[in-house]
Amino acid sequence: MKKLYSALMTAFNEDGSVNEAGIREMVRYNIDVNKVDGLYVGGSTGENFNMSHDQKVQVFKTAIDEAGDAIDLIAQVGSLDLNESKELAKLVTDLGYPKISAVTPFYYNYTFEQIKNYYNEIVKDVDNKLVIYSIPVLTGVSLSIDQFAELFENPKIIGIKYTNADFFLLERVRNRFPDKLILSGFDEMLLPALALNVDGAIGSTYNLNAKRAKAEMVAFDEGDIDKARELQKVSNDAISALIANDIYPSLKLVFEEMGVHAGVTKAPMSKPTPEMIAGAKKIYNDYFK
Ligand code: NAY
Repeated sequence: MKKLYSALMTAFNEDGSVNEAGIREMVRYNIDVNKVDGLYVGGSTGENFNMSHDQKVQVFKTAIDEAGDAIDLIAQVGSLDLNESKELAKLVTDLGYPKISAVTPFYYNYTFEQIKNYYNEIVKDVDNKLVIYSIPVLTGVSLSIDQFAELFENPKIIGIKYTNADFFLLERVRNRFPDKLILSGFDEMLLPALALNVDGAIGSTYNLNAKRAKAEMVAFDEGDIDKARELQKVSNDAISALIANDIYPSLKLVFEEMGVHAGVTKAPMSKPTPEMIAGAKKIYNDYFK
């Protein structure tokens, strides 16, 4: 069966400090109610790139302290400071995270040799496995199939979190690397990704929508494509509404409607406006009640 992971959000207080109790609530909800197979900690949805080093450490410690070994945990340790990535890779490995992940280094238009060196350095001193986090829409970094192959020469690099709408490349990657872990990253494209035989999916909206996404995965497995398509349609109506209402703060606002204290986003992300709060109530009523 394919695996479903929520991209864990970070609950922040109004002053931008980490709200540990909120993180614990979201971890619990994902385990107890959503029954996800795993959590992706410290990713885009987790606002990792808004956080100080100490906050990242706080999030990694809190999430695994709450989750234990109940589900799979992937810690995203990628950073523009390679030394920080290496330090975080050691920390999360010592904490017991069974997998790490790292976003492709961005901003400086690194060459592939530099990117390859970054990944090999991150895993060099840790006894852990790494999933490449490829998200060209946010990083501007697109890796080719041959570049993925070169990264996979390192046996500690075991897969890709593939957050990319390029389905031609996804099909090529799946077929060339049948034994690698390929996790799809765009929730609105879950069904086409399932059709290309990904191993599972990681996403922000599964925090709210895991049951519907799991039902879609089951329908797909059973060959009931009409049902899978209908479930994806409802999910996409919800995802469109979330995006139109500013997705990151809205995911937290809808969580609040569900009784889960998700805190607020951290600046420069938006604070909720009255319109956003009204929008989130409507999204909750329409799709998640
Ligand atoms: C993460 O938090 O690192 C992710 O899982 C990224 C995946 C998400 N992408 C972004 C840019 O947030 O879940 C998706 C995305 O929010 C969803 O598909 C709506 O577009």
